[in-house]
Amino acid sequence: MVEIGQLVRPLHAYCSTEMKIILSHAYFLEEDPKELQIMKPYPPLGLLYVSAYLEQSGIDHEVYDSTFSNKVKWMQIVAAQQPDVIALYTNLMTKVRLIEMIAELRSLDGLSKTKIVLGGPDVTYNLEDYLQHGADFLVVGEGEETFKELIDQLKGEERFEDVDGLAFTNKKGQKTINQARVKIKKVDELPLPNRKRIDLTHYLKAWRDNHGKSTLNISTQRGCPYTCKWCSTAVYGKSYRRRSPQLVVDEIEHLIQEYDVDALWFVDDVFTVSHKWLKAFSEEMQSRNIRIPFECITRAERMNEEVILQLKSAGCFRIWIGAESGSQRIIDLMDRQVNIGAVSEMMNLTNKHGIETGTFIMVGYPTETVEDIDLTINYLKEANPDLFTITVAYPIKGTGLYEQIKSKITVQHDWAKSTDRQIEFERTYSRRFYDFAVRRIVNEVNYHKQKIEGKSWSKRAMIFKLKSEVSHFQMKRLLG
Ligand code: B12
Ligand code: SF4
Repeated sequence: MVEIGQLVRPLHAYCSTEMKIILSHAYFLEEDPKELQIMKPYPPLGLLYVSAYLEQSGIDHEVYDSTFSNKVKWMQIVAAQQPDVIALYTNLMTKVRLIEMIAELRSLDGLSKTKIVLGGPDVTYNLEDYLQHGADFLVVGEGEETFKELIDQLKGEERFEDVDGLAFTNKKGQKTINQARVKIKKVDELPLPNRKRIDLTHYLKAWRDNHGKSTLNISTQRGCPYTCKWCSTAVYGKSYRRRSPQLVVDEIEHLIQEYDVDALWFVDDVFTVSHKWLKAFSEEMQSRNIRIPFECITRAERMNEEVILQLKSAGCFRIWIGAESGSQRIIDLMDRQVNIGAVSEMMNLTNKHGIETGTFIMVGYPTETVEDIDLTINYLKEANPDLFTITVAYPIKGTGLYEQIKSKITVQHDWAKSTDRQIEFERTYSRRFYDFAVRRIVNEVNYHKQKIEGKSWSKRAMIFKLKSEVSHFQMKRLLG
């Protein structure tokens, strides 16, 4: 029985002359109160892709999945292992924890020579800062080839300048970024994520215990051809590469056979972007008699009735259709390239075919006014998604939005101790105003849902309405 957070292979598995490499990350479920409520954890797919590529290349390594562990155990295991290389995934949320962990690692006896390598979406536009805070190497963009070549160089002549996609501090102490790595064209040739390297039972159990069905994540696509201004394209750029439907269905079959998985979540940016691919995928699923419940994300203008039926035949039970705002003016400013009418239409059509809908909303986008927020409320009432999430817009480094607000930043916190979510910039209204706006939207839309279900006078409906009005009052009060 593998203890939570343990390495799947015992410590003595390394031969003493080998280079000890550990792949890990800095996400600890127990430190994430929101996720502890939601309890829909997913394995770290990016790390597992890198691990599979290393394994295929004959490079011995371990993967230590921190999700169900804690920082103390993590430190103990790493300290005991004394790896030559520790390679960590980072995104903007785990950054602060990760920087603390790097500092602690550096203070441990026996780890002074350990090479610390970082990869993942947050490194691309924060190179200097990560190098400044203890990283030896940064893998920019897709990790498989760059990381493998870095290991080859560490084992060999140490000609790091020859590794495309790598950033590091050279022997003269200069921070260097090599030329960009060419994106992997033949994505079908990539080995499947190395899921056997981590203990998936914790994920499957967390899902079964909390939602009655186990769910795993799967990726079929790399890159997105769109250019929404707030979205980070730091890893895959503006590209579109897709695995063949046959190989995707092979992977699905494998997940069902190996893990008895009940449902899937496609992590792809725009699942229905290619209708040709989708048709072939749904036909492949049908021909093998596979139908598995899944959810995916897409865009309204890449949908129609046929697409919805194909998704349904493959098992889709929920589609997330992004709009971000109900105001066409704001949608256009975001360069979202979608018509708000089309979003409502597709949402209704999806519901009509018995598939759940979800959508994402952003408030506080530059120049957004109270009138735009009202349009968002109207849109949500009309589109009537089953689920929606709301975020107060924040500028991720490297995005168009960040460039746009850069000169309007009002409070810049210490980089190592804050995330891009905390960057404050001049907006139309105060930050507090947007907190009330979020409450207003949520409660007004929930009240509306009660209303259309004929429960306008229920206690629940009354509470929603009251909260909506109180938030509305607070918004007006803050406007003066
Ligand atoms: C699925 C997903 C989630 C899931 C994550 C579940 C999970 N454990 O997988 C959920 C919904 C929980 C989530 C949440 C968030 N997410 Co998210 N998410 C994604 C999404 C859509 C797919 C991730 C994925 O699996 N990709 C497929 C894998 C194969 O790609 P990859 O992880 O990038 O890995 C490659 C490289 O990065 C690199 N690599 C990865 N790890 C490592 C490690 C090493 C050592 C090396 C060398 C290389 C390397 O090699 C890999 C293979 O080439 C991406 C967008 C995208 N298309 O990637 C956004 C994305 C990663 N998320 C993002 C954000 C902002 C968030 C949130 C902060 C949102 C929020 N407001 O709360 C939270 C943070 C959660 C947290 N606590 O960490 C941003 C990250 C931006 C940034 N600079 O960090 C992205 C890029 C979305 C975007 N386009 O803006 N997310
Ligand atoms: S928000 Fe979606 S559609 Fe827009 S660029 Fe990002 S991944 Fe592509």
